[in-house]
Amino acid sequence: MTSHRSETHEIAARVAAHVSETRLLASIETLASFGARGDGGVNRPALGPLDVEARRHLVERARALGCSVSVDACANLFIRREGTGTLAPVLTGSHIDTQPSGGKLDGCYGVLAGMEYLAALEDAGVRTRRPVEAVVWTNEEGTRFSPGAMGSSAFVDPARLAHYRDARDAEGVTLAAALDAHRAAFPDLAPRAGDVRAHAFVELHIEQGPLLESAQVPLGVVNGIQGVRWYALHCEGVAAHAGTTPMPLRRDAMTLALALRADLNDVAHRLGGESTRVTFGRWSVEPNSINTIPGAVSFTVDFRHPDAAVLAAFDERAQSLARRHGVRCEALFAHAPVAFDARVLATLDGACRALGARAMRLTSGAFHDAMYLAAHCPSAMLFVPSKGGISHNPAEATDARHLVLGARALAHSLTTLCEAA
Ligand code: HGY
Ligand code: MN
Ligand code: MN
Repeated sequence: MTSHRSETHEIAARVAAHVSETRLLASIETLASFGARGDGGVNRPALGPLDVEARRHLVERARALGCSVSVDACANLFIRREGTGTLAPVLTGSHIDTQPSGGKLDGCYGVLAGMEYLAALEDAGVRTRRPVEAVVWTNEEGTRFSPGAMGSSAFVDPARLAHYRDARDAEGVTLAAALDAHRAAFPDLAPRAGDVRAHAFVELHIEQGPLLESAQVPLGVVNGIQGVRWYALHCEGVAAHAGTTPMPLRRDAMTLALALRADLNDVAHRLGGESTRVTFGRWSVEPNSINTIPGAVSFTVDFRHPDAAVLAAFDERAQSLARRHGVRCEALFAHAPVAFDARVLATLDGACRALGARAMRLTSGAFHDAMYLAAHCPSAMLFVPSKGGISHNPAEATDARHLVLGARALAHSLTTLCEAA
């Protein structure tokens, strides 16, 4: 092993050892207080008032760590610790917006472990060669504004933002208005220089599924992310009286919606087999009255699969089924399957070995900001187990030992990447 490599190895181990369990776990609980639900979960919609206050808390923590904070046009926050040189930075991070009945860890864990890394560097008295930035990506969940992963996708390709600005939430608020409110809330944040291509990106996240726990392995080195497609189906009927309208004369939008759902579900499973993940998660019924025949029903489809050909085939069949049923099909979001960078994956493998921790390779069922960053710079992900495989649920939890081990593996990996020429 060359002297530079062995020196890097020693520095990486030292910084990883300075990850503080107490500080990390406390930071998770503090962030979860912004939008805390009564059932232990969190409801913190992207760029809403609770998200703004949570961001303010992170900006204050960042400055107390001696870091600078910059912001880009999609309100992504970049918490930066300078390096000894002016080489391209290494990025880490994730999101802090949550599902309506989300947990404390989805996204937040990756942001807070990134900030814990900055604190561990300070405590270890280490100034890395490359600058490192912990990033808060805007609107990853896509539940307030669709599509998901807006911030990271607009960072990778700024032209996308123009298409996002008119996205509206359930109250009719546009993303553009939410971005303006964010800018007014943080008038002193420096704009981030847009022309800096990162050296590498590593995202630490909870698995949100059952694989690591059932294999009894504490760390996942994530090979890639399966593909995703989101649709909204808009079914039209005729609202009429529930008591007076004979069944043969009805044009019940719910009957139409349920028939289409059944066909879509059937096609999804025939095309994708056991790897298919299809979810009809959001429904709206007009006028949504117990004694009025639904005049309009809209529902969403979230289809995931690791095979690009299956995703394309489902897209074609979904559109033709909608036409056959006379239903408008709105394509909301699509991302192809992603394979992460082999060199970064090898760095993550090395970090897990250096910490003496068992790790396994797996593909992510959930999408993450790393799926976009992979088009910007060499990227990869680390996972820790989710208890019971549960996520997008207030019961979302991970063993504290795994949370700390994951943060140490991240710290070791980032240091190795930061020391690379
Ligand atoms: O939907 C997803 O996969 C991510 O958790 N937002
Ligand atoms: Mn997430
Ligand atoms: Mn999520």
